Amino acid sequence: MNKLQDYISQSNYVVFFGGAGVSTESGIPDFRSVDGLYNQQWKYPPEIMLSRSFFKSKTADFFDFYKKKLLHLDAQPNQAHIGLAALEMAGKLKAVITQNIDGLHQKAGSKNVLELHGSVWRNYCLDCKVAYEVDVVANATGIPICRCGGVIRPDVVLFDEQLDDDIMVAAMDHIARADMIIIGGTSLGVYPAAGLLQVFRGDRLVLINKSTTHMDNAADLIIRENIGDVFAKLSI
Ligand code: CNA
Repeated sequence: MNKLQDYISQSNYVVFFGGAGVSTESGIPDFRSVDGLYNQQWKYPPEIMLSRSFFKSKTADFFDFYKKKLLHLDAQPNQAHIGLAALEMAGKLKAVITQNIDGLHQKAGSKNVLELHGSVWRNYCLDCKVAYEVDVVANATGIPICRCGGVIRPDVVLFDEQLDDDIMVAAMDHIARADMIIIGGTSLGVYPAAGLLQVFRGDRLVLINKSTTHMDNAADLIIRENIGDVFAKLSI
């Protein structure tokens, strides 16, 4: 913790790169932990059920899984989200780059959040493109249908879909400028998101993750604790 604290005080351009593990302490399961979605019994694995082809061919099953497992509208930010918002307010943190789709960073007060995989809070009709509140999806019985008759889909990036170019470029730009990066709550197993980290040129790379990742060798500091507990101990 002392080293993390020192690193932050030595840095002027901190960037956070995170994933589903940031929100497990808010009660949202991740994919790859023992109680994560990969270890629960569904007919198909999550990367199939959350793919574009599954969405198109088995739309009702997609929404069944999506609503039960990925919509956690009452979840509240934990100490990690709150600490990151405070670091931004203090002028240290320049961007949160997240693979999460839960909107909890914004709920905690973070302003510069780059959502690589979109957000459950934004939804639109596939036909007429009109925007819908998340409640319309959450409260629909079966497939949510627009007034025009089209299917309403969440503005999240499904497996086998492209990430938004502008968000990718902005994320890369922040990572390239950063003198410190904190990577937390991510297995770093999903690409192209994880590949963005290759442009980091700073000399303080911190990993806060409960399990090992392929970037452990590159880290200057590894903390294997709940990320919320780590931020709770930090003085900002
Ligand atoms: P993942 O592959 O499930 O990995 C999560 C990682 O976080 C694992 O290495 C865990 O060991 C670690 N972890 C879990 N809890 C904690 C904790 N409290 N403190 C520290 N480490 C922890 O998830 P990734 O984000 O790497 O995979 C990317 C996918 C998951 C993205 O496409 C997301 O959209 C998707 N996802 C998002 C959410 C969400 O928005 N909250 C939930 C589930 C999945």
